[in-house]
Amino acid sequence: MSNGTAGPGTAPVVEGFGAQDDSELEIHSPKDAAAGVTAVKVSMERALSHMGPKRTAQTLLKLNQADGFDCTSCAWPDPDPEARHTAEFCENGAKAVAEEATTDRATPEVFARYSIAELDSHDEYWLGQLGRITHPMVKRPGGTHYEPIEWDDAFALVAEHLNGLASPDEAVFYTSGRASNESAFTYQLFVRAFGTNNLPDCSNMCHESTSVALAESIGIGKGSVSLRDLYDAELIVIAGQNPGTNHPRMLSALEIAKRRGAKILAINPLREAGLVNFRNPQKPRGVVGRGTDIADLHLPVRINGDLALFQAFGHLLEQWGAIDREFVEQYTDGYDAWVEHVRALDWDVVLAATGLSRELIERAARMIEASGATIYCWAMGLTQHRNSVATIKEVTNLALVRGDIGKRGAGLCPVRGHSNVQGDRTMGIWEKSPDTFLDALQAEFGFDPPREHGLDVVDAVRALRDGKAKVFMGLGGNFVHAVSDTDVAADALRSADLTLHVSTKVNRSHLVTGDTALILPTLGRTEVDERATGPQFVSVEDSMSSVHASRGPLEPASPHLRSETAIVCGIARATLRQADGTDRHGIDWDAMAEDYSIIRGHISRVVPGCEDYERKVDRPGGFVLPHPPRDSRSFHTSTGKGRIAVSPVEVLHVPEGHLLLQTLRSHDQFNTTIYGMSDRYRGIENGRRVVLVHPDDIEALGWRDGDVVDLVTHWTDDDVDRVAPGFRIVSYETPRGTAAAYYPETNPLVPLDSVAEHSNTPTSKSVVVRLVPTAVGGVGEGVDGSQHPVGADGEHRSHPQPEPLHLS
Ligand SMILES: Nc1nc2c(c(=O)[nH]1)N[C@H]1C(S)=C(S)[C@@H](COP(=O)(O)OP(=O)(O)OC[C@H]3O[C@@H](n4cnc5c(=O)[nH]c(N)nc54)[C@H](O)[C@@H]3O)O[C@H]1N2
Ligand SMILES: Nc1nc2c(c(=O)[nH]1)N[C@H]1C(S)=C(S)[C@@H](COP(=O)(O)OP(=O)(O)OC[C@H]3O[C@@H](n4cnc5c(=O)[nH]c(N)nc54)[C@H](O)[C@@H]3O)O[C@H]1N2
Ligand SMILES: [Mo]
Repeated sequence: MSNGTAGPGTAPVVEGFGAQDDSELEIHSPKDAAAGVTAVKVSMERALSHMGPKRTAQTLLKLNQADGFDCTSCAWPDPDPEARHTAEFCENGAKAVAEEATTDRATPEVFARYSIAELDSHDEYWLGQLGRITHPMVKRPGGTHYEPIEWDDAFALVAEHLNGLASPDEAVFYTSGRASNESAFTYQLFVRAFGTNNLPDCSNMCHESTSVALAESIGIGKGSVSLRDLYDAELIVIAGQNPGTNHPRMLSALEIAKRRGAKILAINPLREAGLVNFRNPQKPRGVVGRGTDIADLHLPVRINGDLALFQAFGHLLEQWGAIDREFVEQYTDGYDAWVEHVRALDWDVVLAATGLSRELIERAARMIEASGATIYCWAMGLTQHRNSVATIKEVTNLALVRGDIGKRGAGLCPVRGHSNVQGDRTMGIWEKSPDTFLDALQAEFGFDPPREHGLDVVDAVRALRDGKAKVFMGLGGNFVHAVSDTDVAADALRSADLTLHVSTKVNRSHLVTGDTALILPTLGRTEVDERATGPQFVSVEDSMSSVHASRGPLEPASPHLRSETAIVCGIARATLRQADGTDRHGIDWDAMAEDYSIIRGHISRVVPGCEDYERKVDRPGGFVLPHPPRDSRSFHTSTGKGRIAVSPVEVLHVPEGHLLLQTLRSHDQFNTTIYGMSDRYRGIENGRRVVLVHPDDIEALGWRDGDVVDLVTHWTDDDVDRVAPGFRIVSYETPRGTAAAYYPETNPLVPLDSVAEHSNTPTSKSVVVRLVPTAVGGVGEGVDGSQHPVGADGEHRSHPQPEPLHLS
């Protein structure tokens, strides 16, 4: 193992969420700048310790280059080929690459040494340190360990399970956004050829609210800007996004925009370092100078206050006559109803919901008024609430009434998460693919795909829980730790007949097994993909709809690995094979597995905008998919216009004694993959079980900084108290009444049924919690029972909020 700090011996409290040794936790002041030389130092240290010098050079110099591979971290776009640096990556991209290109190996011996139960007693960080999985592994019914299995036997086992189901709808086929376009296309083809639309994906937990809102408002569920627009913008609004950690290369684009005169408005409960100042390690001023100030104004909005805030902006802009009447007239509908609605705005509600002063809101609105070209960026801070779809429609309203769509330097910029999550959707990974897509599939392959919508992530858990689904397959990802309500999700998966994961590294989802469980190890994007017809490349789409090729430079982690595409085709062939050996629909899976250009041929005929795919995708920088509002101000909505929506503002009611908790990412993780224990910008080191609370709330609730508490949420629908135990309180600048803690440790707190309206996305950013004396390891040091209003005996239910929560 490359990191000596992980290893057997960490005492587990809850499966997979081992309590940290609190004595090591260090709290420092949050930083005022992101990146700088420390980022370079950390990148190199992590890369060298996981990969050694040779692989570090082989990978990092090819990262995001036109002839190299696409970064496996976020979906931020690459600059034009001629504008790229030799080092076109960030600290967290380097960590992502090191995580995949590590020289550690989870061999069959490792799986023989540890039972599944033993593996399950360790945290996600420890599991990650086991390294790359080298062989296909199986857990047989009643088995305690994973053991090796031959590829063909594994495929036959999957086929046997799938063909034994009463209906294809009893199987669920999940995708995480790392899958390439080629593997995603073959996967959805297989799933539909098998007979179901059960294609949930990580988008369902991520930007689904964006996709739903934008599809209704502007007719396409994708953002409308390019990187050049960012450089040309006069104002960039960044709401609910932490680019310094999750999209660090965005800071380079923001720096360029700032130097060209753009203003930046940050809307975030937290004063995230990357929104304050950027020290570009590639520029002298970033190394020795004071860097570039990013936000001109920061609105520390209360969690879930954005709908009210954006409506207040609309109210003021309308009052000030700052509306693009011509654009509204020509390209939109719904304006009059919206005006009537925003004129009636209740400022008391706005101030309560946002926690901001009217003066500050007016200053921000003046920035929008003064800008001739505004870009709105957002991520999970806007998408993971009950009213997220309405909030994103309200953001879109502003862009519409100001004429900021289909104009240089302006537009909507949802910043996607996984590096190819947008591409996977384009390729048909969608439980609700439109008929036009299914018709094209039918024309190309000659079978009639199922038309009934399939299950999304939350509905898939429900179906497994209720015994309506019996097989779970994951193409990448870590389903059980990504989804809400960890305990419910784990029980649901355990009730399956077969769980199957195509993965690079061991994670929790491999340890929460059905009767039979398979791990099929895949090549990663850093690796050479050699098939019968020679080395293959794959293609991916970034957050700005630019599609391009990716070629891994490294020797595969094991000679037994197969590519995702080959694995999908292997399963498809085994499952759809008829008695006479031919495919049920006459699809040649072997040909596709051996030559990805055949898949790209299909893509060019099925996927809109992908004509001539093979040629366009492989030229330097690739090509950009069409986007009607961006390209020609055409809106393919139900009315053929950009739709200005009216949404009533509802204030989330948080009862006395409770806090509104958001669950977010540290600087040292990629979703459920924990790289390390350093959330450097927020000053939290060597531990993750922390809850950030405003100092006045800590005092008002009768606690002290450093106390250890359990987080409890009460959900009226099932009358259950959900508990995440053992969090250390850290005094932190977050709006009064709000709190923050890391994901995935807090996922057990989000009830499965607590979802965004219309998108069914778990409400991971608004969890109503109370803090109670910890039941973990007794009442810990620093917890002075006498200071607590009640509950000093550690009894959860004696806390003074017996009445159920009403989330209105
Ligand atoms: N290094 C790294 N990169 C990543 C990831 C990773 O885990 N690690 N994950 C990838 C994925 S899949 C995704 S989706 C993206 C996620 O990228 P982000 O959306 O930046 O991720 P989060 O950490 O969830 O941060 C949410 C931000 O929203 C703020 N916020 C929370 N609630 C509210 C609210 O009600 N209103 C407003 N205005 N702000 C709020 C939080 O303070 C925080 O700054 O990053 C991608 N890139
Ligand atoms: N509470 C809370 N929950 C959340 C969120 C939140 O903010 N708060 N965010 C949500 C969001 S935005 C997302 S996107 C989801 C993420 O959900 P997922 O995408 O399911 O989770 P990841 O942690 O990204 O998946 C990591 C696993 O992918 C596998 N992997 C890595 N690379 C490859 C590859 O190249 N191929 C294959 N086949 N497998 C690979 C590895 O085995 C690794 O363990 O979580 C969601 N859950
Ligand atoms: Mo995401």
